[in-house]
Order: sequence, then structure tokens, then C-alpha cells
Amino acid sequence: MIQNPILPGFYPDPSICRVDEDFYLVTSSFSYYPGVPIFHSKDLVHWEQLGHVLDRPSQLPCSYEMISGGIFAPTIRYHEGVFYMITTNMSMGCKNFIVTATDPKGPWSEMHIIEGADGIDPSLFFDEDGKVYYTGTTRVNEADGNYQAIWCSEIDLREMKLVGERRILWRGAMFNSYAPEGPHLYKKDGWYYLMIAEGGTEHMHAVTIARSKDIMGTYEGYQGNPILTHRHLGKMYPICNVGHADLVELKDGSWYMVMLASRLMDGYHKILGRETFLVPVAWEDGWPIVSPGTGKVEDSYPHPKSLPEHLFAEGTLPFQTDTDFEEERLGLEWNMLGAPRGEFYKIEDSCLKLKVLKNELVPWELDGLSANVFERIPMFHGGNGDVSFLGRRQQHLNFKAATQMYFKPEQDETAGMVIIQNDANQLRLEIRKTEDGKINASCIRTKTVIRDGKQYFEENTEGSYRMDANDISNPEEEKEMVYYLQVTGTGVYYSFYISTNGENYHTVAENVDGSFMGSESCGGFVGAYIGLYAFCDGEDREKYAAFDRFTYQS
Ligand code: 6LW
Repeated sequence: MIQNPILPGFYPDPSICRVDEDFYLVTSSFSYYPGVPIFHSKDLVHWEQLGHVLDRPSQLPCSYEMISGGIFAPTIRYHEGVFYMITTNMSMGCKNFIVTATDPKGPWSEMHIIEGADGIDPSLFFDEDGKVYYTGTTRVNEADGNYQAIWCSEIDLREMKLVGERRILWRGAMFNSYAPEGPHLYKKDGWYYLMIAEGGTEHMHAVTIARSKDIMGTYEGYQGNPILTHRHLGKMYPICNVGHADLVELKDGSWYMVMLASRLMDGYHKILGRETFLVPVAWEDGWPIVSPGTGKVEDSYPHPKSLPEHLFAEGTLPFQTDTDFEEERLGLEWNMLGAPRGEFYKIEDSCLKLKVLKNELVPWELDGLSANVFERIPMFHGGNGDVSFLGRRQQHLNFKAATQMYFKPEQDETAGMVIIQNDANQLRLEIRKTEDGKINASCIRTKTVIRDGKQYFEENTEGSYRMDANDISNPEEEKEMVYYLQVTGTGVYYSFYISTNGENYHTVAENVDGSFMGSESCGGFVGAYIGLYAFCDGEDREKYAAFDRFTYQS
């Protein structure tokens, strides 16, 4: 059975390709590093993660400062023994580039920047005559107005250069369509099909299609457009924001589509961000019918008829983990913010150790700046240091995460767990030393509020627990103290607990409303992460907070 979402949690802008009996899928990753997770399946039902396409800092110049910068909408294609991944790095000033590999597990090449390719959402199409085409989005300023459109040019992949004439292919299905983007070209029965997203990536998102006999146009929009949307189903329909899709043909001639969509949590809240879904597609009269019979994304579909079931020995997604940090390397579920500059973490003595660094996770200097993500992204591309944070996606509506932390804070130092949606919208469970030398565990909420198109930050304490002598087993001992931290999420409500012996837990804050962390409130393109961090108020320290174990379960 296909169970949607096939990739739960923040996995937007999916792109898929098939190589014989194997399917490969990539998604956007914004400023999380390593970037562009790559997945593999043989039956479209079970998925394993192979790694990340961008796993060296040289492939992903990007800092932590603007989480919704970095990597937008990748496309993956395969041609004659080579995999191509093309995408945009917004943190480089909207540069489009290609990396290649002969093995999808990597290594992938360094970036080949495509000069002159403006806009976002690049895609590649390999035609039967050997020519290759680049499609993307652009802004057009002409007598008939200033609008966004899909453009196309031939590309020479030996030289990694655009060649020949550049053409506008389509402006979208709607008159004055909003944000035509995410184009992909396909060829079927002598027609070139141009499938795109329009309506913007929030509630009005949709998938539309046009076709032409000539790759450079003229493209004729399908009368049945949009071929997929949930915008007419109302804001309380449990799956919303459906759009940005890619098609794949199976060996038996059947078709499937991957797309992004979000699941609602307790009302119109999309804390998990945009996730990857899969639906079957049929063709009628030369046009695709998406999810035949219902026309919408369903929770499940029958197992694809022609694909034998295939499970993976390493386990299939989503990741539910119990990590004791015995391995030398972190699992594929872990990400940091921005490409690393120095060594801010190490795995040692069966612990994940995070260096106590200046707190960069809440960029207060952004206070009072434009609330528009696109205006803010270009302002940040050069953080000097690292943010001492490592996290994984929240992939389930209900979950429990726990860690065991050794840390002896000075007054201006803190470490703990965070639910982070973006640059400033977070819930943290943190340990601090108070002025009288006691230890406090607090739940801190940081949040943006928008006034007059500008973004302002607020911070407040949602609850705290002050340790007393009974809680600390041996306060005289020089050894760092151990804290067991636990966070549970039930829909939009998060609860935070602390223990010093792993048995008796104290409530720090219960049922804290996290609904402000949905993209509908705080904007941006990512979804919630659960992370570990170690910060100080002043200069960076040569000191670590050690995490002995981390579990995440739904
Ligand atoms: C992406 C665009 C979109 O580049 O959102 O949903 C942007 N579609 O195609 C960021 O994911």
C-alpha cells in the first residue's frame, strides 16, 4: 500500500526519476546541511535514504542566518550513465547549478554554475535527438506588463552552458497566474508536456499542464487545468497546499506523480512543513488524470501492480531513532544549519558533544526588517561562525523525543533541546544556572510577530522548574551533571520535562501551544526540526555539552 505522505516531515519540492527498476527522489533542503537528501525505492512504497547530494561545504556555500535561503527546488534526471541534479542556491544570490554523479550515493561533483540562468526552479529535459533543455522561471518586463513565466533554452552539458535561443514557454493556466514555477518537461506520444506549479506554495498551490508539438512552443494549456489542487477543498481539509509535482513513468507504462503538500494539525496549522506525497496518474485523450476517480491526494493507494514489494535491510523511512552515539558518524537524519566552518561538534566517549558557542539561533538583529522572505534572503550569505545546533525533522503529528545531557553551565551558558521552525520561531527546553548558583530548567518561546510588513521578535518563558538539592544526586562532585530532557508533541501542543535520574520527571511546561510555528503564521519554506544545542551569551567557549543518547519516536 502506498501510504501518504511517502516522506513525512519537511521534504518539499520532490523530484523523481527512474533508472530501470530503481526510483530516485530528491527534495529541497534550504539552509540545512548536508543538503538535498536523496532517496531510493524499488516499489514506490518503501524508501531508503542514500545520503545527501550536497555533502561538502564547497557544494553548498550557505550560512545559518536565513533558514529559508539556501537550496530551493532540485530536479533529478538520469541520462546515459550519469545522474544530474540541478537546483538553485538562493544564498549565493540565486545561482542555478548542476552537480553530477555516476552513483546516486555519490560522490557528486562540484557545482557547475549555469551563467545567465536567472530565476528559480531549474529543470533538465533530455530529448530523443540528443539535445538537452533547461527550463526555469523568470521575470519578464514587457509592454504587456511585468510578470513571471517559464522559460527554456537549450543547454550544452559538456560545457555546462546555455546555448541558442531562449524562449518564454508559458505564463501558467490562469489568466494573470500567480507564481508559475517548478517546471518540468516530458515527452509522450509525440507531444512535449510542460507541467508547472502555480498559485504560490501556500493554500492556493496547484499543478497545471500545457503541451506542444515543438519543444519551444507554442504551448496549449489543458482545458481541465488545474490537474491537481486542494485549494477548493477549504482550509480544514486535512491535506493542503498541494502542488509542485514531478511525473515518473514505470516500466509497464503506468504513471505516478510526486508532489508536495502539508498535513494539518489541530486546525489550520502546518508545523511539519511541506511533505512528499505520491499519487497514481492515468492518461485520457492525451492529458494526465491525477488520482483518477477522486482527483485529490488520498491517504493511501494500492501497491503499484507491476512492482514487487521491496523492503530495505537498513530500514525504511521515516526515521524513528534511538541513537547512543556509539558510531563514529551521525546518521542521515541529522542536519546542521549552514555549511560548517569549524568543528563545532564531535562524537567522543559515546556522546555527541556540542561546543558552547555564541547563540546565533535567534538572529535578533533581524528585528524590524521586512517580513518578506524573498527580500531578506539576499541580505545574508556570510556568517563567520557556526551555530552549535544539530537536529532532525519532526516527522509525525505526535512524537516523543528524549536526550540525556551532561553539562555544567556557568551563568551565561545554556544547552538543551529545541523545536525550531525557522530563524526565530522556536520552543526550547534549556538548562541555566541562576544567580544564586541553582539550576533552572525553562521552556522558552521565541516568536515573530508581523506589524506593518515588518518582523519583530518576542521571547517569553512558558514555564520553569528550579532544581533543589533533592534533584541533584551529588552536587559536590566535579563531574558534569546529568539531565534527562524530554519533549512530547501532541498535535500543536508540546510538553517539556526534566529529570536528573531518568525516572522521576518534573514538568517544566505542559501543553504549550506551538501553533505559531506553522508556515501560515511565521512564513518561510521549511518545517519543524527537533534539535540539540549549546550556547553562551558572550564569546565562544572551549567547552562542550555532551549528549549521551537521543531518541525520537512517534
Ligand atoms: C520553490 C518553488 C516552490 O522553489 O516553493 O512550492 C519554493 N514551490 O517552486 C521553495 O520551496
